[in-house]
Amino acid sequence: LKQQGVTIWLTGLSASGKSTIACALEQHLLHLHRFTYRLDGDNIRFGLNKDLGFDEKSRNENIRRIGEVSKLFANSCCVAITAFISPYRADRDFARQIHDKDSLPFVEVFVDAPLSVVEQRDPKGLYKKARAGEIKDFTGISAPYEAPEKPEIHINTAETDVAESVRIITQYLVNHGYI
Ligand code: GGZ
Repeated sequence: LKQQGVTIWLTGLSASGKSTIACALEQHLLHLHRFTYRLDGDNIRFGLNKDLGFDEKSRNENIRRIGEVSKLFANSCCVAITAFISPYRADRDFARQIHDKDSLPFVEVFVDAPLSVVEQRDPKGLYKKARAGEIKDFTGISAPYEAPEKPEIHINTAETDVAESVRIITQYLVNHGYI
C-alpha cells in the first residue's frame, strides 16, 4: 500500500458527539475505499477492557490499552478512529508519544460542546443520574475533563453538524496526504 496509517483520536465529554462523528467518518472513508477501523466503548469496554471501570486508574489503563491498539491498526495502514472520553491530558499525550515513536501520525480531535449543552442532550439520562449522585466519578460532574490545549482539530458540536464535522476531518486527512 502506498498510504500510511493514521490514528484519529476523538476526545470529549459524554454526549459531545464522538461516536456519531466516528461512525459517520468511518462510513465516509469506507466509501472512499480506505481501510478503517473504529474503536469505541462497544467493542473495547465490553471486550478487551471489560475488567476496567471509571475510577482514575481504570481510565488511565483504558486509554493506555486503546493507545496501543490504535497504534497497531495505524501500523497496518489502517485509519484507526477512537471515540473515548479520554479525560486526562497525560493519557492522550502518552498515546501520541507511542505513535510518534513509530513515526505514525496521530490526529487529536477535540469534540467540544459545553457541559450545559451535553447535559441538555443527555441521551441516556446519565447526567441526570450523576447529578442525583447515582453514578460516581462522572466526567464533567464529579470527575475531571482536561480539554486539549493544542488539538490538531477543534470542533464545536453545538454549532457544527455531523456532515460538516466529517468534512473538516476528511479535509485535514487529504491535506496531509493520509487519504
Ligand atoms: C463517564 C461513563 C461513566 C462515568 C459510564 N463517567 O455517553 P456514553 O456513556 O455512551 O459514553 C460514556 C462512556 C465513557 O467511556 P470511555 O471509555 O469513553 O471513558 S474514558 O475514556 O474516560 O475511560 C458513558 C459511560 O461510558 N459511562 N460511567 N463515570 N462516562
